Amino acid sequence: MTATAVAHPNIALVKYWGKADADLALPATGSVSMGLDVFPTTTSVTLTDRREARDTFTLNGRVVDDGPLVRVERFLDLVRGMAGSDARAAVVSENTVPTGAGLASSASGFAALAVAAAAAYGLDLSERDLSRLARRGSGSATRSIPGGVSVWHAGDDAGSFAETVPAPPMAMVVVTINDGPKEIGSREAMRRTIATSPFYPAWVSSTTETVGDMLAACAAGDFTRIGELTESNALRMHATIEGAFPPIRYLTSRSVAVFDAVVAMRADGIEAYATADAGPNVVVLCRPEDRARVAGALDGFGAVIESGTGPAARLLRSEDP
Ligand code: 2P0
Repeated sequence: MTATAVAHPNIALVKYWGKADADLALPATGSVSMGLDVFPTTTSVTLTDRREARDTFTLNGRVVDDGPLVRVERFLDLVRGMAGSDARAAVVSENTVPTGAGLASSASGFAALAVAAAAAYGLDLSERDLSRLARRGSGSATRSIPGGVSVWHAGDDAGSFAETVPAPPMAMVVVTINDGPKEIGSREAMRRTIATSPFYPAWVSSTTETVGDMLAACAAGDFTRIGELTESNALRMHATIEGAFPPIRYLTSRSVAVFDAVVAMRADGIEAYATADAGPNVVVLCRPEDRARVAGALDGFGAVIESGTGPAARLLRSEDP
């Protein structure tokens, strides 16, 4: 049995930063994101002989035999548990995010793997249950199952899933900045933030409020409010992370220069708002009709990539040869 699925990355408008339960991958707060329509990950899962000792994982044509394989195997163990199967699998994944583009590939990666693995193991899961499953691979993958703008609910295992919410048309421009120091992975950085940043409790309470405000702004089609909340929430997340000890600083002087350029763009009448994840790259939210102008204005800061709002993860084919 082989099943193949495709999923896209997403960029949070209200960020996920911190877990309430690491084993179940439950977030401390809800979050809201926009799915991209660029950089799909396509993943095939083929069931192999149950006597095989291990699963295999091939990423962009290279056999992976270290950490990422262990993460894929743990994820497949969950799927096997749900399906009552002990069959091993060969996972083959093509990830089109350019190296160094700074878009987390774990979101599209585990969303595509969840859809393909569920189908290969014969599970017929709803979008909600696929999203809950993807969550166990990587938190942000929860939001790459539904299309468009989606909210990932905080809650218990049954209640922590993502779903599409109504929102106005929006676009993003990704500005890739390559001068960052070696990054600390978000898992470790989240743990350190929770353990040592005195700002973390305020992050949790303010973000919980911002999720509600963001959903209201999306439902009202209020792009200006969506943008203001997006930029504010990103800066609050970075302030909270910088408050950890030893400090973690993802934004570089060039990242800050892009934030400044976005403020200047607004003064010139182009409505654009900046956000940034666990790295130096900046993503700029704008109206679809402004994306080319925004991309042109930011060209000097690094490679720019434009994106519209993306589709849901989906099964491409499922065959029993
Ligand atoms: C987000 N990030 O909401 C936030 C903002 C980065 C900054 O989700 O440990 O790879 O697998 O749940 O999803 C990156 O963290 O972390 C992330 P795990 P993940 O997009």
